[in-house]
Amino acid sequence: MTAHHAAYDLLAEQLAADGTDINGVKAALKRQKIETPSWGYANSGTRFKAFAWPGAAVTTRQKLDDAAMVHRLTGIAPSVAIHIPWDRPEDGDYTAMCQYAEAQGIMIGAVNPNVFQDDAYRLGSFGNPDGAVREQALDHVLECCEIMSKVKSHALSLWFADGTNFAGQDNLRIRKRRFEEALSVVYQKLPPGGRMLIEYKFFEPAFYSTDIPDWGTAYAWCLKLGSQAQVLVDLGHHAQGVNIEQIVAFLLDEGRLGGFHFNNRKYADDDLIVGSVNPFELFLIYNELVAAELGADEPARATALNVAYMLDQCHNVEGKIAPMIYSVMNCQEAYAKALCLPRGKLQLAQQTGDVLEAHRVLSDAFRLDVRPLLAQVREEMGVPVDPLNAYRASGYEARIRAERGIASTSGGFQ
Ligand code: PSV
Ligand code: MN
Repeated sequence: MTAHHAAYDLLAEQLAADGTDINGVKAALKRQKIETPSWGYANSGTRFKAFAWPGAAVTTRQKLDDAAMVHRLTGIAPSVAIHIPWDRPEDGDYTAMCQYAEAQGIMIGAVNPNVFQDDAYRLGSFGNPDGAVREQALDHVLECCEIMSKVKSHALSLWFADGTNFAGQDNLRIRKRRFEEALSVVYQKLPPGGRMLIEYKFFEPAFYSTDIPDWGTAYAWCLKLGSQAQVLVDLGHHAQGVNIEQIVAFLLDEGRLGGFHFNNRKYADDDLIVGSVNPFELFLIYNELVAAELGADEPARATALNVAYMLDQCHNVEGKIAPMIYSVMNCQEAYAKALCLPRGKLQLAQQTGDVLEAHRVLSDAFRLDVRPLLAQVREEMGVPVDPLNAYRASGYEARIRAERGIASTSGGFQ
């Protein structure tokens, strides 16, 4: 019997005593899915310097190879989000890209249009005062709707760098209308079953106003567009101190939570490893999701079960593939803690107004060491018990370093 088995047996006993259905918890953990971003495998950096990581992926094929490695080791990262044009195949053959991914054992996930890097977008894309630029942006997003079908993707993930830097620079109300007009054209062109995920961000790169600054704006537009439009919550896109789990609860209850861009930040949109700065926040977010998943309320339950969990991170100094594995593990740990929370006890404390007990039950779940449970789940799934160590021991990093060398270019920001 290895160390984790004994620890797992003890934990299982403790959870059973609390009335937790351990088999249900394990089944949920085996169903968990985290999508990794193609751009997280490539070199990226800050505006000061991008440090090239030896072996970092340059081509989309390499990014898919790396993502497949993350999936092989974790068992819960079966899809990869792509960013167009960063991932545009030279020959335009998206079907071949999709087939390549499938041959590696993974799928293409969300398609992310890029309407922020072209020179034309200096004053915005859908919000640009120039109709010709708005048309250019629209054409690109519509092309992404077509790409969705070719790569078998069900999500169009929209983020706009649009905004203004100075008061008076543009008419805020008219910018709003320009956006509404373009979004509704895109919505009509979603492939059957496709979802439009609208991401918000309160600042950067524009510093005076951002055209989709908050979840309320994204939500209002989703309501106008239709049920296939949902809000995407990027953890780095809020002002300091904002209660993200409350936003999550609201959107779940309204059936409009579409997905996440997981990452973590200390100061701004830092794009650090999810759960690295504030694991408690991540746990509280998962707590809302699990409460909805296990509850009987609709549309919250169905919405929670359909959330697209995606990472959106830049790994600038810590390697590429190992931090992605660690990020997936952090999400797994937060989900496990939320699943192990004795919800009956929490509800009782809440209903009887026992503030401290309610908080203690919640905090205790956060403090629970679920690593033996995760080791057990991984063993049962046939993946390494410690994916990070397994990656280090695999020789993959040495091989890609030798094969790929150090790339001066990157698939993302340089
Ligand atoms: C913008 O900060 C963002 O979060 C959007 O999701 C982009 O698509 C992504 O980062 C990568 O630039
Ligand atoms: Mn994002």
